[in-house]
Amino acid sequence: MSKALNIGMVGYGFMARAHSNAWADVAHFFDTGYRPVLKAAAARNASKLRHFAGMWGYESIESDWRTLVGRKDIDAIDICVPNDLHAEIAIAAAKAGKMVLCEKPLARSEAEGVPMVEAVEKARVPNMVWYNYRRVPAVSLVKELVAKGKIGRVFHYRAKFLQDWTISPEVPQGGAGTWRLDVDAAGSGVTGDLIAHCLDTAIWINGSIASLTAMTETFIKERKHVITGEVQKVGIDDAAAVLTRFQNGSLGTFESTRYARGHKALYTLEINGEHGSFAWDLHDMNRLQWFDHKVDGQLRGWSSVLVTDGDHPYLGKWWVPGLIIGYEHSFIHQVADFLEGLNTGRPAAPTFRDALETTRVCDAIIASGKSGQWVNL
Ligand code: SOE
Repeated sequence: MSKALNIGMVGYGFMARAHSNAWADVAHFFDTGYRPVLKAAAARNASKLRHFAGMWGYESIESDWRTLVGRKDIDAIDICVPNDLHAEIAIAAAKAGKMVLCEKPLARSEAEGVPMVEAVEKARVPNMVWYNYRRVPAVSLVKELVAKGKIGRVFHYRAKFLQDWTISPEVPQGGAGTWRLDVDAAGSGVTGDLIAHCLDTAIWINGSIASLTAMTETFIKERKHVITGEVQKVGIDDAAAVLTRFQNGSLGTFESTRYARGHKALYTLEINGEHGSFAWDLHDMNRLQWFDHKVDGQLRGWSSVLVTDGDHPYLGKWWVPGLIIGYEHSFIHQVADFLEGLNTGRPAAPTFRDALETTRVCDAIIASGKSGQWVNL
């Protein structure tokens, strides 16, 4: 018999849907001994919350997250609200003895993230930050193979995350749909929202970043604020390009923008090593491009591996070889790992402490973008 794990969701937006889907689906495919129950959801907007809770089958709703956190029948709090609310909710949840799962980035800054890490560690509650792209099987496979030394010494790590949804000056800042453009709510722009994903994967696969320099730009300087109704200065970075040195001696480049016309959410990464290279692209997420320098010269070239076999990461739990999976599965895998961590006592990564490193690097990008200087980490 599996054990019920009662989930308290804070939020009802896009991410709350992705996470709810993961909680609802995981026990059908991963036998972790736990059965997540969508117990309650909390948010201020009653009609939207009711609709969300009805769609996903949450048993009850709360208009205040504090009530949710205080409920005895909730085991884990899942935070899916704008970044400025992460710290307060996470700290209160940890103090109440709940497991805490927080949507990325952990916090708007390292300074804000430190007390969050302290709170979960002091309370000794399981904790995790949702960086889902690590759990795309092709990306997890890269991690496995690099760790095994398949490409030997790594020379280059290259990642991009490109979008185009904020090009119009008519897109406002602040409010439910556009809080990512409001620096007070988000902390930063593409750096915390998109490069953070690239950094999480990069640090996981290639180790810590030692130093960096960044160029950032805010193309649209003023936008109407949804809440105040006023035209206000834009404080976020619309685009960032970053050069890094990793502690292992390899060089990194990271680029992100919301002004790459034609690109909606294109996350790509490439790693070049002594014996080979890997390349991956979110829009063809089940494939891994692989160059093996050890192959005979005349037949040497890039090959495209369809990562759907039973011995590929996570795939043994899904369909049969050749049948592809999607974006939502990366969240299901993250939940599966979290539940497995409860079983083994080896916490699923990234924990709050792991994710603090990514937030520290984000801070350095913003600082370097302003100063034009290299920053040592
Ligand atoms: C922004 O548009 C966004 O939804 C990010 O917030 C997510 O983290 C990313 O995965 C997709 O893009």
